[in-house]
Amino acid sequence: MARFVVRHVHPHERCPAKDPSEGAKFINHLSRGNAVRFGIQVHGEAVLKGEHTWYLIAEAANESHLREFLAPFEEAGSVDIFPASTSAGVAAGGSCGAEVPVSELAALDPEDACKDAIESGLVVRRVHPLNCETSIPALIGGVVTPNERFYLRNHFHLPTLDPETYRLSVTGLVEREQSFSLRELRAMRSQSRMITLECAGNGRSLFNPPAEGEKWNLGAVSTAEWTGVPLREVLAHASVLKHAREVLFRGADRGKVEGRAEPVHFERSLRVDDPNLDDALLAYAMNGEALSVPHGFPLRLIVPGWYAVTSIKWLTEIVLIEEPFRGFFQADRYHYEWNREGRVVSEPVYLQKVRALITEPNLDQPVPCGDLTIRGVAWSGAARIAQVEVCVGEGDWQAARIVNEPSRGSWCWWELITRLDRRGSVTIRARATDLAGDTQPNQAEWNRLGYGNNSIQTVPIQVV
Ligand SMILES: Nc1nc2c(c(=O)[nH]1)N[C@H]1C(S)=C(S)[C@@H](COP(=O)(O)O)O[C@H]1N2
Ligand SMILES: [Mo]
Repeated sequence: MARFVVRHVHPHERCPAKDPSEGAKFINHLSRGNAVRFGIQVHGEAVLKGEHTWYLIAEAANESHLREFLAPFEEAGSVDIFPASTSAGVAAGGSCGAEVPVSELAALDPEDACKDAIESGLVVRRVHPLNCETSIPALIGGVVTPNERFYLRNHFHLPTLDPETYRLSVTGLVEREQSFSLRELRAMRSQSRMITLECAGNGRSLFNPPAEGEKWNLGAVSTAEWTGVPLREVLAHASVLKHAREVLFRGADRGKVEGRAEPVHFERSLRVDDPNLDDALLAYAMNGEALSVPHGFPLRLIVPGWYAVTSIKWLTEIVLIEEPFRGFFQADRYHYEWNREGRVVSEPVYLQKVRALITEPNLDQPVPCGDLTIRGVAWSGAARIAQVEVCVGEGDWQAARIVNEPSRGSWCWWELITRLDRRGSVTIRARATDLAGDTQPNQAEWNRLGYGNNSIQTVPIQVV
């Protein structure tokens, strides 16, 4: 089906609406049922008042199909048909004239994926590849983030893998190479865990001066209950050899990246002895539903504590290796690059830094004088949250109440009830501290690629 915009103009004296039965004939002709009979899908129509000009947005197999449907309008006046595209389609293609890029893999149509994201209320940061963040008010009240509002971070086309032919291979330095079907994985003992994913670039747009990369505000973080097979169990089937040092996880998606001649897969390794792998899952379900394509259908890795870059989606291969992996997403990206005393100091990103996020009050709404409840979430990759403190205006830091039992790897909710006695503008700040003793800085240290910005959030509100 192709999209078209139609313009119809008729002379003032021949306006069909003047005759009630003529007017009705046009309305019936445009009804959904009648349009479907012509193979036309009507998306919208409107008349310019006093101009005798009518516009239609519709989809049809081709222009001549649409012209057939528009016969009554051609009798009444002129009909111009223009090939058109949705704004999502234009944004996915990169310009008004461009076609949506195609993938060499079977992949989701970027235009459709973008339309779904917008309808679900995600904030789209980039259409292709699709990158969207969760709007902060959408988090309110939920222990988990609803699947359709869970932020999305992608580097390439979103591959659509066939569940019937899908295999997960485990190869390299193992005693017995393995290849699992989805059915076999689902038949293994499963576990469910609440785990918070946060993009290492979350909060990047708040760095000053601006840092390179996707311009995330604070919504590149979400929590779900993930269900799948413990990674260690799958590795035990293969029996890892003693000299294997790293586990490499490879996603099916691939594409061109800066500075490398050949297309690369989205792939990263972790140390075999990384304690976070003891709780890692090969997940096939998210909040009780099968994973969706954008979140990695049919299988993804979920590693609690780590920034989400390690939680490889569309996972098809696990390879045990001895030498440190030097792939693009391991060696060229996801490193802090700090300028310290004229020297560049580099260190790979690792665990999610301790952080609190204020979800209420909403900064776009004025709050009345009197009692005010401040709420939010807090998390840390290193350890459970020990405390959250809130500061209103120039006041002291006050301890907030932790609402649900904190657990490592998942955010907890907190709240503080306070009083606002003066009208005007005031800022609210919240800072979290974890059981490892780490707390948030006023200003996180600037780094070239803008990772790990856990500066204390400052929310300005208007008291009325
Ligand atoms: N295969 C694959 N896995 C991936 C990515 C990707 O682009 N391809 N992006 C990573 C990054 S940087 C993040 S933050 C998370 C985002 O997961 P989500 O889109 O389900 O929120 O997936 C990670 N896993
Ligand atoms: Mo990320």
